[in-house]
Amino acid sequence: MRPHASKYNAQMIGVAGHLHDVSENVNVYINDKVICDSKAIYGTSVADWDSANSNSTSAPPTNRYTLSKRHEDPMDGMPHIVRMSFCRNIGALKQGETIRVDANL
Ligand SMILES: [Cu+2]
Repeated sequence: MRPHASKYNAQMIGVAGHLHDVSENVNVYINDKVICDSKAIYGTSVADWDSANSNSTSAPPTNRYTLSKRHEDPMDGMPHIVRMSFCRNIGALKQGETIRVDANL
């Protein structure tokens, strides 16, 4: 992704990536410095998915569903992403600073 210059002075409260199976992580950068390494967490069952998403401290409630929404069938015995790790309280993003993301597949 091309760097995007922030139009605002802001506080970044939380960041997490969104990946599909076989992916490893999403890095989020401010001015080319990694400020969040959001990792894909894999499981092999509905129970893994439920336990990975039952912890209310893993992400703010309003984001839990969309960040962890199940895309693949967890019943086929193969590992699937059940959650993305979440970065909190990142701090200031100043107007003009650039933000970008990349991913490792
Ligand atoms: Cu998706």
